[in-house]
Amino acid sequence: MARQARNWLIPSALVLFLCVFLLASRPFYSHSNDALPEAKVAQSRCQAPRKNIWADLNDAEADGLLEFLYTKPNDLNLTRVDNATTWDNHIALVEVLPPNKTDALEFLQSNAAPQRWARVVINQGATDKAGIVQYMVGPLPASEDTQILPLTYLYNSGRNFVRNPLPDFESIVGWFSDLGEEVSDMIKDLLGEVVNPGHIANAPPLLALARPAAWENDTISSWASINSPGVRFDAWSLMAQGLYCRFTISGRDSSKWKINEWYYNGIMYNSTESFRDAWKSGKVEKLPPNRDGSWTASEPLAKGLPDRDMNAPVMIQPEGSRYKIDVEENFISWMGFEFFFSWMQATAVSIWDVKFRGDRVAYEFGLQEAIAHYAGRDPMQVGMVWMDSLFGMGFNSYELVPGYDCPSYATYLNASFHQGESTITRKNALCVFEYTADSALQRHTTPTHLTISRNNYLVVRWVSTVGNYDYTFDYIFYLDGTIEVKVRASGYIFGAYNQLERTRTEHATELSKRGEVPEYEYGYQVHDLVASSMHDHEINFKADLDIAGSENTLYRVSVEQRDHKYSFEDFSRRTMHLKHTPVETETGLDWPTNAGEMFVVLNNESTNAWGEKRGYRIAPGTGMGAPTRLTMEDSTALAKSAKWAERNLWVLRQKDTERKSTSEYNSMEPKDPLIDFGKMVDGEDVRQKDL
Ligand SMILES: [Cu+2]
Repeated sequence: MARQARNWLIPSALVLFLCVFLLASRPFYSHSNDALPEAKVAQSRCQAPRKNIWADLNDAEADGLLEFLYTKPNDLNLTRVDNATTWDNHIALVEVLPPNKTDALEFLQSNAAPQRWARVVINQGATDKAGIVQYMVGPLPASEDTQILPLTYLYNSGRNFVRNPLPDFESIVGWFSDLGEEVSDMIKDLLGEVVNPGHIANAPPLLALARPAAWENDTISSWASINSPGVRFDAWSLMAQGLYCRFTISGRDSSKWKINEWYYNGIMYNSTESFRDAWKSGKVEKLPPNRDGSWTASEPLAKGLPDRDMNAPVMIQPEGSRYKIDVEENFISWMGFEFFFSWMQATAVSIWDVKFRGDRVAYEFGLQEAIAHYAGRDPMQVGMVWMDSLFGMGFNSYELVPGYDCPSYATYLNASFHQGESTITRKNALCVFEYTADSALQRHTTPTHLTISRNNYLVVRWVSTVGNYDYTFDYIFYLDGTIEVKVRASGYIFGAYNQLERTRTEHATELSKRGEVPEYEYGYQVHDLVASSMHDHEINFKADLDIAGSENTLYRVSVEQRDHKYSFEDFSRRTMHLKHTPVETETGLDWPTNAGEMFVVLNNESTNAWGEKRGYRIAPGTGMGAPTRLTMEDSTALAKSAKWAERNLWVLRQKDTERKSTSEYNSMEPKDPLIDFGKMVDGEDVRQKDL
């Protein structure tokens, strides 16, 4: 029973549409592995060395859990999802609660399987203070011993809930459409030309894109930008029209909700009435409409380039895959690497128990959060921050396109998620493939011979489409043991309505007073009335390295200038040397300028054949230069919800109670988040014992 198909078609003249992430539910493409001859498939299969204790609940576990929650007496006061209103308590999602590392290590050492527990998220509406509440339920499968406990131990706020005065989606859309009715004559006059210009069936005439807002005292106050859906309903994030309204939603009684102000053409109107009066008396200067057209089409336009119609070179896999997969246990092995992977609705794919040539090098690699923090000068852009795990980086991972997203010969695997009482399966949402780089991993020419090695690497990939962005995530494994995490962003930018020349003139004085040239200071014009909108992308990954065991120390190895008189010289030489400094307490680090430092995780108790301590260096990836940290500290919009974004790298002592750097619900209470990362960095010693 597909639960995504929410009803958002409201047949009134003007529909203002809130929130955006509904757009993404379009299956693209179907592709199955049964094209590959059986022998080849069998060849790429293997048996995992043990159970995947991090794997999400399978259907039987999920059904058993739902049965338990609905039938065993408990004080959750649940209403079945289909009968629930916002004034009831209903199950939002159920998911595995991965075991604590201490229990997992026990299992990895002695095969003593840890208990299976689930995370159960409840939309709690049967109370004045509605909220999203999390419980841990286990051990599973459900039995007399199974308990339902508040899931607090993972959250340093001490809470297992966030307030959620937001009523159900439909009532908000209903309210906005009524509002639309109320101002439809004005909107028709001001924006008539861009109301569903493509006459797309079922597309909303206009969108009210509201940026996430914090709530104070059970009230949400946020700005919304009135955007056109465009002619194809894909470039909506480019279709701002320069009209914004600030609304206040307090509690679930819509009679108390209101539009506070309107902002149009640089003028703030303190009520719908004052906006209407100004409009009626012809005082509202109309802005030119931002029209959609072929300029936003994402179809390749480079038709007609010579030879473009010929097929491009493609990679082939002549003898089938050289990696092995256990598709039951989500276990992969390739060229000495072995690891398990698992899916989570908020944070997509994590990999566990990563071994290289028999030795564990990492316990966990996992996406934590993806932030896009904007800046601008209109009510929408100034405070726009998206924390995408709230929408579900895993849940919004859709079908990959063979031959485009991944090579056609890749292995494509499905993902499933338990939302409400349904299991939603995303076909071909993950691909695994080996690739050969277009350059050698090693080569050397001598007068007598030449040696050269191909640079083959293994990729585990998925794509999360959250609103206007498509993030392609890769875990990449190289023959020399290197592991890389890579993220690529595509999709559509979030544009700002801007008249460049006018902006330059209007802001010339202010900017020249600051000694700056009169330029638009938040982006660049990309079309008649659209400017790009500057923003920081901060994507947080957790890396729990376990180099030859869990006792490790991070060293800063700095490359430093030095003046030194060597015994065999009679002058001081300006030269350089390495300085090794263990990081002693929990701290944040930034990538060094001029690569003047190396961050190396070492195991002081384990040395290689030449006595060197064994370790892994942590280095910026091979993307567009060194990954950035947030430009500002103490962002107004983020408050305490993402302190991790203020440094490139953090070193913390591993604790079962500090499993993640954030919660997907952090953006709902940024001033008092479920997980305050800042509090996790509390000066604990991070060196391995006896150092
Ligand atoms: Cu971006």
